[in-house]
Amino acid sequence: MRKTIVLASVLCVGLATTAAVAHFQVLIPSTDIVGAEDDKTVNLDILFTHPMEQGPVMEMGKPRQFGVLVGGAKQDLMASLVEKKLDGKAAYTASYKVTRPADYVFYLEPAPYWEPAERKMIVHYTKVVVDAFGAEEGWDALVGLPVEIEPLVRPYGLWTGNAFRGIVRKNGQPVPFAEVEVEYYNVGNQVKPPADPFITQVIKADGQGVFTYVMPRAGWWAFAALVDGDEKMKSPEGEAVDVELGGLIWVRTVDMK
Ligand SMILES: [Cu+2]
Repeated sequence: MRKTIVLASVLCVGLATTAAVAHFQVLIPSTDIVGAEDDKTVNLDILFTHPMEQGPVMEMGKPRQFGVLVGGAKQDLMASLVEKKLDGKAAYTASYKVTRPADYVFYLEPAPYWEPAERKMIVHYTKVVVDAFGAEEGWDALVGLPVEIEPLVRPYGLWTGNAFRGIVRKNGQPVPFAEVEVEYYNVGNQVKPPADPFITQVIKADGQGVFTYVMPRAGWWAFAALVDGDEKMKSPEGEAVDVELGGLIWVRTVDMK
């Protein structure tokens, strides 16, 4: 057991020392669209990992915030978090029953994660939108996270090959030329990246903080806007270190058939 954990953390640091350093907070629901005839329960998978490589999984501390924004009101869902182990690391699941037509914006503030290879703390504020019963309203509502992507494209009901666009906001303000990392949730490692730069796509927002990316495959995609935190944080080693703040959104594409 202990051996596995040590090996996994070594692996993670190993990856981090290459150019492809891309941890992503995962927040993936069992569906992004709940129809009238569908099961009303949405199950969410919450883990911290490398989506394209499907590992290693990194330890999550207890999240600081987990909730859902519906019709302009926030609901605290911390009590619904269930911890589980994935490859020996703490991850979470949660279930939520949708009750009325609305867009449900699920959001998560994970505990700060210490990345020794980069000597910084990482906090990835993450959200995902689930549409219930054809409401199709509220998907662009902002949660008010310190770093957040405002979708300019309705973030569900997307075809493979659609473009996703969004505004990177920090404390509500657009971030010109913000860096956005994009990864595909590569279930079963079906996609074999031919070289490291294919693992994480790196794009930049324009002068208004707006970015665009065309998604070439069906499945879940993560957009991670990365900015520097204004204040330092204390690392587990007790020193004041830089903070990477991420604003993530997950969206799903489906093939035209
Ligand atoms: Cu990692």
